[in-house]
Amino acid sequence: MITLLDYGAGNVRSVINAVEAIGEKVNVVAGPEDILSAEKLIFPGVGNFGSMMRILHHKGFVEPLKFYLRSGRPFFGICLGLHALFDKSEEAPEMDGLGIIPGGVKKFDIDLSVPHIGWNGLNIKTASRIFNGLRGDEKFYFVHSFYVEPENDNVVLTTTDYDVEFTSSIQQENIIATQFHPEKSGDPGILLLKNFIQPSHEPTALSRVSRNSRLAKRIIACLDVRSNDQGDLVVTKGDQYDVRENGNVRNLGKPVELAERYYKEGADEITFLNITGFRDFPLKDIPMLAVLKQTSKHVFVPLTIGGGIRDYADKDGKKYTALEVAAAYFRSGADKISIGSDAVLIAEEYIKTGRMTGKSSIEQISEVYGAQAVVISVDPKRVYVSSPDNVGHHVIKTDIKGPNGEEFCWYQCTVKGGREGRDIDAVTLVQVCEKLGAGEILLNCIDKDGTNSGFDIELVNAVKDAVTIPVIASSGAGCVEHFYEVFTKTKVESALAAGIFHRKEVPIAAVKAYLKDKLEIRVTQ
Ligand code: 1PR
Repeated sequence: MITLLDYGAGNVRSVINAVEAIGEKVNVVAGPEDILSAEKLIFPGVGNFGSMMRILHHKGFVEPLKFYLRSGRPFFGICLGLHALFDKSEEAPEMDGLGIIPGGVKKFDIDLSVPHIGWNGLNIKTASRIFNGLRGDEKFYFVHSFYVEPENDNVVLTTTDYDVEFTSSIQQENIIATQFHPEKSGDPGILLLKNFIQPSHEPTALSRVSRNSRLAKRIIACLDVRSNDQGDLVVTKGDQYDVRENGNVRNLGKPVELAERYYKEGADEITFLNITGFRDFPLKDIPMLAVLKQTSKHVFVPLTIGGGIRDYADKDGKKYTALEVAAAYFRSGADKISIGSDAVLIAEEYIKTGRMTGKSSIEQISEVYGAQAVVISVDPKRVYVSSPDNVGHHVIKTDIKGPNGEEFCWYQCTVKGGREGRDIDAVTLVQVCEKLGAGEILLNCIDKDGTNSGFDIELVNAVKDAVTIPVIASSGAGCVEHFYEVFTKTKVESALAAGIFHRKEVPIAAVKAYLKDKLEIRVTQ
């Protein structure tokens, strides 16, 4: 029996699903006694070091945890479950860690985007049976802004390179802990968890040991989801956000089935966008919760969910906070949430007052679940102007001339699925959202959506140059070359597509095969 320490972190359901996929039963800790009596303990953590340690103290878990860790029984920590083992963290200097492994937790201070989000490799420093059956060059999924610095190198199991070489997993006798998320790292991740749970005797040699690892460019499959006129939840796809064909909502398949197909085809992440999320369902009836629960049972790569994340009141006047909506999505298997319309309204308010209230959905969710869990979905469209003067927005000089030969344009943000244009531009929006605690930008483009004419490179560069957090290029992919173009003409970390995957015009495997020898890519087949 595996005992799982759930202190309220986001990714507990994903770990339970992974352990059950290995055929093991999971007992979730209800009280300190469950820690003391555990045979094998897994401690998954996502979010903020400070709020984690406060909750552990509040629940009376700190002393039983220390007792368990010193008892010699098997322990597996994930992400914050690794950080908790150390003395201190720069993320919350006022809080002590468990102090089991001497050393601290540092914030990345590098020229690359932070958080470090995506698939990166492991430089294996010490042989360990948890790697049995792996080749050694597999990639694992990371999502973090802080990393551990052990005082003694002898506990370092692996390192990973991301502008600096940092410790990505440790082992000290019965204690193993990883910075990356095995529960979200596909088959190699499941195998690593299996090796911890069902240990074989001796470590086996690895055929391909990496000396320095590299972060892979991410290929993301996006499922725009809404109910059709018959009330069925379908994957649809718009042409410049218009999802109707002959008056009917385009139906391109069932959300869970398509997500499982893309997982098998090698998608690095899967994003669900509930495109009518601005309609006010009672929280428990939000249709996407069931889709997430079913999908996360069989899909072991990161899941992002967007649509309708904001404070709202349902038709009976019952109020819900954005944090409650996000918590329901995390508890259903989401790793990241994406905020669209509400982010535009928050940024407008911030520009008006210049004050960070701490009350916005971005600040609230980022505080509890960590910046890396908050994605901002931007829905901009081009507005051409004859000159950059007196526009009051971030204007670019464009090679794609306007209808009257204009050489300048700005990108107007919209809300409610492109239905309403707002007086704010995309560059200003992303800068404000990063300041408020967002960890990643999903940069769509209404002009390019569904056109198969390639990504809007000028928009992508304008936004990527304006923020230090990772950016996902989205909208317009029509062929494998479009992915190569966006990854070579811009510095984005990820590229997302929908229509070409749904209509089986370009399989994910074809995109990866084309990029394989040109760029760092996670190869699964
Ligand atoms: O505003 O917080 O409730 O979130 C609503 C979410 O739903 C937003 O993230 C918004 O982007 C999305 N959305 C709303 N309406 C539509 C629509 O299509 N009518 N879809 C919509 C957005 C954009 C991409 C699409 C890419 C790739 N679709 O997600 O997948 O453009 O498409 P392609 O590869 O076929 O070109 P809130």
